[in-house]
Amino acid sequence: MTYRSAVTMFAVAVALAGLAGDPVLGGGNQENVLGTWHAPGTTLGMSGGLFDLDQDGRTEVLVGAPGARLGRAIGGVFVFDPRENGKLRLSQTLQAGDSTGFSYTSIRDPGGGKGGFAIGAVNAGRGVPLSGQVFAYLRGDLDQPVRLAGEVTFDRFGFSLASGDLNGDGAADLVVGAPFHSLSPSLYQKGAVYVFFGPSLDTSTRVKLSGTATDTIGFSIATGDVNGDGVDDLLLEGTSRVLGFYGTKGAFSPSANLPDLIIKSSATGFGRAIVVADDVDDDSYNEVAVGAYRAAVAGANETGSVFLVKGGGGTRTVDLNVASPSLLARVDGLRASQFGSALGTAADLDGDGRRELVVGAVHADSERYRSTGRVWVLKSTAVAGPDPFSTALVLDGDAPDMHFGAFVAADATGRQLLVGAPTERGNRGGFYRFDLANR
Ligand SMILES: [Ca+2]
Ligand SMILES: [Ca+2]
Ligand SMILES: [Ca+2]
Ligand SMILES: [Ca+2]
Repeated sequence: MTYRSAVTMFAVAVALAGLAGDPVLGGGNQENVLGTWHAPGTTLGMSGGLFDLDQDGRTEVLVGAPGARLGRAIGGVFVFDPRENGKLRLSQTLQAGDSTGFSYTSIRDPGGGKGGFAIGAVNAGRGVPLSGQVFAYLRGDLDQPVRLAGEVTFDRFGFSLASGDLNGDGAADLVVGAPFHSLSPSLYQKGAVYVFFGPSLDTSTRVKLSGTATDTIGFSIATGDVNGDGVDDLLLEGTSRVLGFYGTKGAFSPSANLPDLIIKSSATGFGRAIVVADDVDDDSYNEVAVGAYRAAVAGANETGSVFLVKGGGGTRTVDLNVASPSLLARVDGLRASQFGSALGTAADLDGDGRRELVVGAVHADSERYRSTGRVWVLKSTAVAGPDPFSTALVLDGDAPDMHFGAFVAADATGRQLLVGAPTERGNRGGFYRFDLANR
């Protein structure tokens, strides 16, 4: 659910900042705390999330910096502890090396079990160079993360991550994308997506979906219930379409050739960001929001659009290239803003009981800065209406060319929102934490 591209992944970074845009690190003595990793190219803010590591009721902030230089290693995930004064303090580094921190996902157990998070190290691979690895940190075993590995050199296992309960057993399952995996020479770099079932994430029971002649998969993954049976479903970016596989209680065994749901669109970049949104049209099915961050709008390339598609039961195909009754709304961004480069959800702010839709636009101009990046929190009561922006919260980057909104991640309550800006200040990178309830 985040914007990342293979082209920019090693070329980007920005400045550290905290609550409501106030810098929490950087400058003065605190530079010493940061050490050598906060140099140009660190790309802090490529990924991240909020997790209460020590269970004291206050979430730690975890931020990926895949370009950080830590001795001879490159990459890591940095953990910042909240302090009494509301500021953050760098407390530890997770898994230095191998471009760790390129991806991150929360793991939230619907059954109230362990929960945790997972981080991707796309360039890892002992013995299998660049195959990629993922480390899953689960409550109760945080000292001993589960290590999952890609199969083949250049797979980039861990490029994308998501979590949901796809077999309905109350334990969150972990989904890992490897977009450069080749099942066979004829399916060269068509990608793969792997599902590891919780709570063990045992590799012997994992399910593998492989890209097909029609669809390259593994760049983008989302989960959530879209067919109304109460079990999370799996949504993948394919080629000019999104593929949906309905979760099933007991055993989840999808086949890439037989998706339950297909959403087609020729909009450029369609599917690189996907999120399951709450039911806004009151038909009891959740909706699917799909970003097409490079879509041309009114002749302007790279403007970007978000398509809000009705959920529903049964096997179905939605074709957005023609007028479709399943399309609730198409929300277009500002000119050349790459609107829809990241998607997420946040707490209900307008009181209708439905979460709001969070949309990143990494190339948006603000009133002060060119191409700084913007994040919109679109209210559920307005997102499918005539002017979704009229009641939206707007969060702006505070420097030019920082890719503010490269990722967006809310905490479990949805009230805190973390936003990455990995190209801030010469690709040093940065992140911002917002308390949405106070805005
Ligand atoms: Ca499960
Ligand atoms: Ca479902
Ligand atoms: Ca609905
Ligand atoms: Ca709402």
